Amino acid sequence: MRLCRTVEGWWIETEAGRGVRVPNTEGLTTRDDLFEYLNTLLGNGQDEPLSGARLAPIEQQEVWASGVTYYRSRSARMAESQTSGGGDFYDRVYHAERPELFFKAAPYRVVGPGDTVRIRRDSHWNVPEPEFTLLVSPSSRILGYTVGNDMSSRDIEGANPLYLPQAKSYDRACALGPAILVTPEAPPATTGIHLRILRAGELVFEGSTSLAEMKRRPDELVSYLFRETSFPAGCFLLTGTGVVPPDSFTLAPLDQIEITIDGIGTLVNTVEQR
Ligand code: DO4
Ligand code: MG
Repeated sequence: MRLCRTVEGWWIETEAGRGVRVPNTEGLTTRDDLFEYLNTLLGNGQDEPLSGARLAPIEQQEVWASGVTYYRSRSARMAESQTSGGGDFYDRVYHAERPELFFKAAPYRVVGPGDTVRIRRDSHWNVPEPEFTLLVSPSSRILGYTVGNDMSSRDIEGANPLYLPQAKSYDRACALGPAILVTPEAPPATTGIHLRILRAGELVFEGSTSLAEMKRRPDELVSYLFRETSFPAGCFLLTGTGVVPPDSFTLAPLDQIEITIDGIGTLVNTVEQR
């Protein structure tokens, strides 16, 4: 079941463009019984046309991210950090028991479907990172799954690992949506994650991976994240990218970024004009 948000509130999508309204109670997306609660509403509700512009499906959650969870990410980071020493730490974290976890965004820095994402003005090498994203409750239960874009400035990240927060966290550096797949069963390993980038209507990059390529399990990432850290509003956790455009590629203003995760949906954003 897909839960989405518009300026009019929360909806359970029944088919394209239609949904059942969900009472606008604060903390909706933190309930451990979210699936059962929505099922009851769906059984008793009447669907109607979805109204209002789409928003990111987030309330007060912090957004965190995991990194180097795919072999492709490990190799790309090692290459991009050649000038700062080659980044053997990426290889080490790929093989280590403890994953890389970093703070990505407060909710007010997150944009929704159809909105613009930004590239930093002090960076010349930027990519989107298409990531399978978990909605996690305050009690660390995985409630659902959405599509995330972990916008990244590769030149800043590659110059020095201590610059990671600047490469990753800035205004409009994170997009979530278009909906949360609320389900008690994890999507299958065959689930595909697809990235397309269009420039003036022309396809300039296309790539895919699948959950089977991810080195870590979602529950393993969540368990590390919740070690010694509480999340009173729950959190979103991006689980890392397995699709990295070639080193010759950088995003440009007005590029359209389309990220599809099978069974969840397509998140479309445009890069803001500078
Ligand atoms: O260590 C740098 C960031 C890694 C990342 O964001 C990813 O692998 O998706
Ligand atoms: Mg990432």
